[in-house]
Amino acid sequence: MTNNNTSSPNSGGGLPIIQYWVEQTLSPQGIDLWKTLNHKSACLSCAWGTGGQQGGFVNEAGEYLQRCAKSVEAIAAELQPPIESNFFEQFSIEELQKLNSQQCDRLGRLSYPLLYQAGNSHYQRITWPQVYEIAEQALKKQGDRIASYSSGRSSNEAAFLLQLLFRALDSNNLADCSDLCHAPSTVGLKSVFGTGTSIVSLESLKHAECVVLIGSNAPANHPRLMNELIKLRERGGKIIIINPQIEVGLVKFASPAFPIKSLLKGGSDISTLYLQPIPGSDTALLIGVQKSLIEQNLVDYNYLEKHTENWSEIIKTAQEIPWETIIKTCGISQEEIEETAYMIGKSEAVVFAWAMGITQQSNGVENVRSIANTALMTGNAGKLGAGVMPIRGHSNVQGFGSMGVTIKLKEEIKQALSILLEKPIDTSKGYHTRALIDAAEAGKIDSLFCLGGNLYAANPDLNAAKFALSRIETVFYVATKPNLGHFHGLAAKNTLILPVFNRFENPHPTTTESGNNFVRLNDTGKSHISGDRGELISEVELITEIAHLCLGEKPINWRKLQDTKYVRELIGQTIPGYEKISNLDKTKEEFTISGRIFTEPTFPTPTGKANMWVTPLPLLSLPSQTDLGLVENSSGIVLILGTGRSYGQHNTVVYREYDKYRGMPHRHCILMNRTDVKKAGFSEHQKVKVKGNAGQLNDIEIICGDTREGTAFMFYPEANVLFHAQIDELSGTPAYKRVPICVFI
Ligand SMILES: Nc1nc2c(c(=O)[nH]1)N[C@H]1C(S)=C(S)[C@@H](COP(=O)(O)OP(=O)(O)OC[C@H]3O[C@@H](n4cnc5c(=O)[nH]c(N)nc54)[C@H](O)[C@@H]3O)O[C@H]1N2
Ligand SMILES: Nc1nc2c(c(=O)[nH]1)N[C@H]1C(S)=C(S)[C@@H](COP(=O)(O)OP(=O)(O)OC[C@H]3O[C@@H](n4cnc5c(=O)[nH]c(N)nc54)[C@H](O)[C@@H]3O)O[C@H]1N2
Ligand code: SF4
Ligand SMILES: [Mo]
Repeated sequence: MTNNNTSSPNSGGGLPIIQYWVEQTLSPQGIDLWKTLNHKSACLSCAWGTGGQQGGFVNEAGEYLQRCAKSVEAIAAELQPPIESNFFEQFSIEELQKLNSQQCDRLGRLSYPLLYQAGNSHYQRITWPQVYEIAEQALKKQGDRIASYSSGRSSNEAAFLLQLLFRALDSNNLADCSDLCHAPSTVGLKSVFGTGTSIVSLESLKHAECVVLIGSNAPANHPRLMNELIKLRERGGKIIIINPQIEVGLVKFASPAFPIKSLLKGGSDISTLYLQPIPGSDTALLIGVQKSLIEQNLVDYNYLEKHTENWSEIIKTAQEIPWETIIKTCGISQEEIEETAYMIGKSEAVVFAWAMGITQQSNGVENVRSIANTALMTGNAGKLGAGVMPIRGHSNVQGFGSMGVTIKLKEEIKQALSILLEKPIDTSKGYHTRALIDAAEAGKIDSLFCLGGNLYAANPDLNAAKFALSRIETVFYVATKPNLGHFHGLAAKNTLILPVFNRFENPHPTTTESGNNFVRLNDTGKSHISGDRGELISEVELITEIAHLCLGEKPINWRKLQDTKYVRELIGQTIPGYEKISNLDKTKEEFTISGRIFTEPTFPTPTGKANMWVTPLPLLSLPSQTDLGLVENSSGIVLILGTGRSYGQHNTVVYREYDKYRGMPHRHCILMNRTDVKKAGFSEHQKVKVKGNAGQLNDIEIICGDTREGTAFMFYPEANVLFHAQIDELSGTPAYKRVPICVFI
């Protein structure tokens, strides 16, 4: 492994991060920023989870210095001044559509409700009573013609109320950003273990001897997880990385929690072994690991016999698939696969962790199952220091799933909610995110309520997403700051932007759930946008007011639920594992959800055993230039593009243009392998065209980096204009990580 990019650093974390902290905390907003960092609420940014009742800098293990620069960045953006009250009178929708993601976010905080009526030139300010009038008309429709989309920044309380409102309106159309993200983990894990979330706690992770980290760029996206990896290496443990791209922070990471190592040694070592497979081939690689475990006699047959179903089929499949097929499919040598199997098989306790490289594939669920199979074959599920651990994205995305914001509602929750609503709940039909886009395009949706997020820019094929949204009569965007979707995702008739408080500003306490199944309590707060500076309300108030108007007071007194204590009581009564939330206001005791973490190998399946599934080998092929609509061009090259994020963006919201770790100076770059650049007759920094099956981008600068030959990397959301994605049939998640493109001049 070499780092052939001279402009990028030799470790992740480190100085750029510290520099950012200093810039932000010494800025004019610095004092407010410090105050907010110390506010007793969970970090806004990722689902690793930091902050809460023990103070802003503490994790659930009580360890200090647990906030990363991403957290500061998210807070700084929320502390921006309100957008001036005459701003939207001055700038037309045409002008607003010229803004890029960063410019949208930098406009400031949304401070009053806005309405854009089709055919007009401007968004106009409206009052809250006008909003409610439009909302009542728009949502009092046939249940299958209304829908919601949500993103995991809001609270459990808002999420619970959102799904309750839609179920009360006879709609199961609860699309959520997790459909574009970890849905394959939820579906895959449920099918194996009977539970859809991580079975490993932070405490348990601290006892691991080996971590296999697959398709995750944790140094950029879950920085505090890196502290655990550093500590693992320090106690002599091993880390196996599986990723087609060398992410520098996965090789060496300089964490502010380890200042001596960071400054004197330039960071701590992370990877013991780094495998760079062909994108989309992880199932093949993992079957290879399973085959080698069998051959090296490292399978725990006693465990399989006692604690799993169908294991002999998995063994048989791995034995039957020839090594040549495995090696050809994943592009990793037999020796490296054997070394991987040996490290896993010889470790006492192994945690398998993964993120988008695994889930955003046309076989995402199969990928998750093949990870589970590997863990089970080595007895690494249901014991301290071992297990399967999806690394979740948004700070409360997992809470949304727990609260029932899903089209696949758990039977127990369904029963409990039907008692609460005094009517049967129909979950036989419902649109997840991709199905919602298709239904909208087909004219089947009248009204869409978006609780946060950016449905337009998060989807593949931006033009198709825009068209789909334009077929919906009324779209509500509930948000804290403007984003691309507010200006491009316009409805056929009315588009509304509704400004709300964020997590640390709410006038009532709220809760959130981390990817490690830990529930944090967020104290009440104050917004800097109050009085005549703006008309923000809480998401809870907004949803309950709409519910009150549409549904009246029976069987649910919605306005009473504006005191979130009562919402927590309902959550405690209806959501399995959340019993402790009912007393949270009194006890202030944050808790791990019961029934989620497993240190004994008995699982919540009908038999108590884990179900193993045969995972078919992925059939990977590449189109030709002509398939992509180009004439065969000697200076063109077909590559597999992986789209993803830099540390300087949060999903569709860009905070900084450059990515120092990958040496990408701006957003309009393509990271390519040096050999491919040469093969195609290009040179580094040359401007090229990139074409996918849905669109083309011009003037894209080539940057040479450490990505596997035949692969390339670009930033989303910009790259979403290029392609319709393949969709994983079992979860509905788009294959954002395996996009065929042609690069040409
Ligand atoms: N700074 C920052 N933090 C974030 C976010 C953000 O946008 N910015 N977003 C949040 C959200 S919602 C999420 S879901 C997470 C996302 O966190 P991650 O999943 O870590 O992020 P990605 O950039 O999507 O991609 C992860 C890695 O997958 C690798 N990969 C691509 N294809 C393959 C493959 O076929 N196999 C394997 N094994 N690996 C592959 C890529 O090289 C990349 O390193 O981060 C959360 N945290
Ligand atoms: N090509 C490609 N596309 C992808 C991905 C990829 O890797 N590649 N990743 C996918 C993934 S993993 C995800 S999760 C999705 C993300 O999709 P989304 O979750 O839909 O998008 P975000 O950019 O996270 O949404 C940000 C917006 O949320 C709003 N917001 C922030 N805080 C709050 C709050 O407290 N309340 C409310 N109501 N609103 C708030 C702000 O207005 C902000 O602009 O994108 C997906 N799209
Ligand atoms: S790792 Fe995630 S939760 Fe922890 S401080 Fe950083 S962004 Fe926040
Ligand atoms: Mo995500």
